[in-house]
Amino acid sequence: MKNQLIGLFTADWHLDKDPKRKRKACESLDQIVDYVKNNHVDYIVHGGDFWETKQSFGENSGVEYGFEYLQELAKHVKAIVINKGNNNHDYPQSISLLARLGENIFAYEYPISLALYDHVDKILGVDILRESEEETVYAEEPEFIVNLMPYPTKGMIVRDMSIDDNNKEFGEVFDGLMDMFGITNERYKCPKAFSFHGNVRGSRLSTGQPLTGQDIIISPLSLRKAKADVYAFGHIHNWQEFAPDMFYTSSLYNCNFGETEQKYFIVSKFNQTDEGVTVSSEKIKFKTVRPMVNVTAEFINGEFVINQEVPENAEVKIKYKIEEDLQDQVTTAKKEELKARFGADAILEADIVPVQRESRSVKIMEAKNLAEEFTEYCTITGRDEVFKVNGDAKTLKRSYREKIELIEQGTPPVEVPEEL
Ligand SMILES: [Mn+2]
Repeated sequence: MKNQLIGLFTADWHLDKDPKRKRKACESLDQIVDYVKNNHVDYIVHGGDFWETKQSFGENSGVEYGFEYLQELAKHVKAIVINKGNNNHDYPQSISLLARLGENIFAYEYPISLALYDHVDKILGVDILRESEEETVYAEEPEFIVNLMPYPTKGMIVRDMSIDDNNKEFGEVFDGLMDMFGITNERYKCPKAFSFHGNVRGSRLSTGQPLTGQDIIISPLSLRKAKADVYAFGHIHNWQEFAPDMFYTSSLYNCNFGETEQKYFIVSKFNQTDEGVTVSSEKIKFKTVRPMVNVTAEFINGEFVINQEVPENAEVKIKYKIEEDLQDQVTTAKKEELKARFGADAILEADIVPVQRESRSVKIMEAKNLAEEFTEYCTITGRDEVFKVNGDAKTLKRSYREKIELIEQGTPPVEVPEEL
């Protein structure tokens, strides 16, 4: 007996209404659609962070195109199984509702071991972690088992855990859960995939990826207790493998400036023989992904100077230093030169260096007009009497700046010209 089953692993789609994110996400999703149209794929497993943030229904959200792509993909595979990411991305109930989009779309927000049966007209999913053997209608071998372990929170696993309970205790409970997956998986000979959303010990973060909140870090050894054939992780956007059968799939596109990695989806071929299951996995590059690079520039002698190697296809944010009084030199034409070199979507950010004032007064920097600035200057330099000639305040005729110059030159009051 020799059977081959093909699974496609993807994660961290971060779908949202933001037009730039949407364009990038759609380009990569188009590639997955093309792939499943032109290559045999049995199942798609999504590792969580389907959404970027809580979505509202309606046109101005990620919901519409998220649903469309899911339904399109579901046409070309036997089933799609979706895991849940962090609450701040995948809002509670936002994943489970995806299951309503199609009979062959399975989506859960709790740990589950889903046995999938190919029954010609319909793919059936049975929760074998909870159903006892007697109750299981389909005692026969499933075609594929997908274990889902959503982003773990202490509350999800341990009730009434006090603030004093340490991570070790949590780790023991998590281990126990992994053992349960393992005991269940061992009853079956079919290929098994394990999807975990979270931080795995020893992983490298994506360079620009901010991780919010306190992450619970799970050891690869703990996860291995589940005895699956492939472990595909979501949460960290940087592709990496712990072993050929254990990897982060990476995200669809680069989200933040500083995130420069190539992104992938993974295609795993499970070969089932009488001796057991062997797997070979291949990572497939998303073609349109561009590194998001922070570029530092200076504006010297009327030209932008960049002493940094920037990859050809990079999406760049250029932060340039410019002295306050030289801002006029950064003309539209100069900015266009940069866009011609780095792409029309290059973002330019001026880092304005204020002209050095003589004074150390904060108030002088905040002056609303030259009169205020002048008054403050006179106050802090103790020269406010300078313009009183013979004890009488004189009408000021010259510009304030000229007067400041006179003061700076240390012109004594008696030498201040009469017209002051
Ligand atoms: Mn993510």
